[in-house]
Amino acid sequence: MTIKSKIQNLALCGALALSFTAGMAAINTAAAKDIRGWNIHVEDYPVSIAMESFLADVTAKTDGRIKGKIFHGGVLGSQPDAIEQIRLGAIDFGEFSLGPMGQVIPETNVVSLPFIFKSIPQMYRLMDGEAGAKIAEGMAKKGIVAVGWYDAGARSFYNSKGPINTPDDVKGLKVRVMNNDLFVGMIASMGGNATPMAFGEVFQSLKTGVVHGAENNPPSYESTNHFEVAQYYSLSEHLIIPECLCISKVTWDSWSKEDQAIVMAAGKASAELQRGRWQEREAKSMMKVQAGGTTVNKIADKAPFQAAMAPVYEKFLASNADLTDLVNLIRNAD
Ligand code: BDP
Repeated sequence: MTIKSKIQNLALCGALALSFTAGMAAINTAAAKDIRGWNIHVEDYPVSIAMESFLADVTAKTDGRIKGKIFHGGVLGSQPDAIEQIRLGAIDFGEFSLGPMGQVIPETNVVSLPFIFKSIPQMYRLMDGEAGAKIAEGMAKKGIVAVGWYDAGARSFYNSKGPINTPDDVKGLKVRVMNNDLFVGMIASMGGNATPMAFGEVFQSLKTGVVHGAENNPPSYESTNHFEVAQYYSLSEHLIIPECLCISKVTWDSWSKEDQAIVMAAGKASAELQRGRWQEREAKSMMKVQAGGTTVNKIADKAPFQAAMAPVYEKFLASNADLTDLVNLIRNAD
């Protein structure tokens, strides 16, 4: 073989090697479809940070078999729409409040009953135990796999009219609620008018007076700038609604058992991270809203609010008798 033909042979081998590598890369890319994650919150929110950490963890531990992108700030649609999308597999994963999920998954509604949890630590214990397992079963039946319970603190009322100290102060107020009939009943039981509305529309509605108030935890009240247009925040803490890092069952079923185990473990680890970040953010948000002009008031006696919720429980249990045990499991827990 002449020197020239040797060089030609080498070049050919090199070209073949290159095209082989390119071919493999193409195959790998085709196999590992990018997954899409839905999130309603801004990028520096505790939920968003924990979701990013979850995805990075999963990508590293599956050697890139699972990779993708998270769309923050609700750009993939409102929460009620995203719940439908994830059930269909059009969105692969997302972080949801169990509040709006109740419209579709009755088990999740149990945690939207006002004052059902006594404290955040109690909520963690119950969600990490039997109650959480029962709720996850209900979700799985509707096409959603729960891989981590996130913290969303306690929700309190805020409005532009004045401090709320008794249920009577809610009378006549137009209050935005998340999309769930339970919350409409909750406001009605105090004589207020509830308006279910997407999270992204609340700021403008408060600003223009379409609603007088809403209810949320301090980080959401702050990160959405609602505090600029509704400056009375009254610590009713009437709802402690956990949130969930969720995978579409369609996507979940496309993964191997090994990858499912990696995702489950990463979900749990991300929940630990999120809970820590939540505590920090809550404190910072409270400081920021007060510096921004919000008047925060404690409510000396919450008993009248709790008493006002009796019809909400009655109505719920009348139409969901099969969930009585789950309600009691939480309600009677220490
Ligand atoms: C926030 C929840 C978010 C809800 C929002 C709302 O984290 O999932 O969409 O409240 O009120 O606290 O809609």
